[in-house]
Amino acid sequence: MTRKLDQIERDLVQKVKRGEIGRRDLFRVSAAGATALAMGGGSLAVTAGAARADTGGPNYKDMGRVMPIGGANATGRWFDYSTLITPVEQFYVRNHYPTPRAADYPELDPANWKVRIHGAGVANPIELSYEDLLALPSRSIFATMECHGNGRNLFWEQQGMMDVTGGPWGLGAVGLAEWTYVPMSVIFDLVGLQDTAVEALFQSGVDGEDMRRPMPVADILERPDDIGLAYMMNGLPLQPDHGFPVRALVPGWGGTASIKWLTEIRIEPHRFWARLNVRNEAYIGPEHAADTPGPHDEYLDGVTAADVVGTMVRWMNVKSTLTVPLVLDQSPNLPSNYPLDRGELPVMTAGQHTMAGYAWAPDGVREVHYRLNGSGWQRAALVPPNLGRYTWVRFEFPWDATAGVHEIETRATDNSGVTQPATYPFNLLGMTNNAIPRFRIEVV
Ligand SMILES: Nc1nc2c(c(=O)[nH]1)N[C@H]1C(S)=C(S)[C@@H](COP(=O)(O)O)O[C@H]1N2
Ligand SMILES: [Mo]
Repeated sequence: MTRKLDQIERDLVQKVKRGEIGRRDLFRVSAAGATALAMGGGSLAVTAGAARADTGGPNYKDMGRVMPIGGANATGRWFDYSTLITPVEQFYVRNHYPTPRAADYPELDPANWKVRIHGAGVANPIELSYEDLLALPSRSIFATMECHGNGRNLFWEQQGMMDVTGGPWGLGAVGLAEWTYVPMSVIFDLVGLQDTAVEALFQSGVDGEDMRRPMPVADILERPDDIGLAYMMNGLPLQPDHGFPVRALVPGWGGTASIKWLTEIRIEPHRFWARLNVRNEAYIGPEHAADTPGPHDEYLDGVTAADVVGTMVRWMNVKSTLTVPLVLDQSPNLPSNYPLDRGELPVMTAGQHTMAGYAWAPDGVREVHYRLNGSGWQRAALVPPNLGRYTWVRFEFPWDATAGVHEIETRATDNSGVTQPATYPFNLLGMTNNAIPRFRIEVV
């Protein structure tokens, strides 16, 4: 399909302008509302009073709605999630460096911002301004964004794999947003993608020089309308923490592929080996084969062929969570305002409860099961709407809780029939653990 620049949709500029006036309030969830909804009446003691306002960090969110997790990172409070669409205020932030803002980095001001798309893999190198980009044909898509490290705590807590390294993400490094973006199909038409093109390197270089990640052109061409350059999240311009003014969007793949504060895409007839596909964001471990570099590959960020000991992580997998905090005991660090102390259990009152949760998969979720204290699996009810591919669906089930300590497990099955496993194979960097999570709850 060919789209030409003369088919531009100028009204998008107006759409963004309108969005800047007060619409943000529509996406707010009141703290009281979220707490009450989280556990069918706020009966879970841990959700009360845990939030600490902390706006002085390296990011720009109200830290009461997310949890600082070390460095410039903040995890979503998954046990407080209640909406299908994750409000931006509750959305996790995964930053290797502090959030760069236009006030300090003039190249991020929409008046100055440019993305350069060039390299030996394209016939016509181009540079697009923010206004140019907004004038191009766009799509909106509902998709989860999820960090490869989401669920890393399960390696330590459930599998005792203490050699796994990385930040203590529980199950809140994921959220669902509506993204508005210019598809790569449009970009490829503009630059004239060459048959020789092998990889596209998406680069920022604003927050840190090594913030760039390659993506095979073949993987983009499998779904060139789904991958693109995003400038809106939930109907508003991106927030600084999420890549303002423009970020890459690669639904289904781990968040790393979705480079924030994007300034450049270099398309070349060779592969790239860089920090974000070798030293970070790679599967390294006995269950994972190593990638094989080619003779004409390009090495960046001080990486050498000898560093290529694993495989670049790409797709996410099928997962689920209850809106209940995990008991964290073995994890080397806890989020700084986690509602439970080390080893502490969440507490609920005895009686009838509606237990709620989320299940997601790149393919979309077909069904969710749960079980109590190791007994038989039972089917949970999916809460409409279920938007399918790239998204999550809410689920719930009734529980007549009796006094004592209980364990609840949740198990999602995706639309291709793949179900979460009981355990997940070791990998050094703690990537993509989708083992069935075990939630322990004390009922009084
Ligand atoms: N420039 C830049 N892009 C980046 C990152 C970063 O640190 N710098 N982190 C990546 C990672 S690891 C993830 S999981 C997602 C997180 O996106 P979010 O902060 O909007 O949730 O951004 C990705 N894009
Ligand atoms: Mo990530």
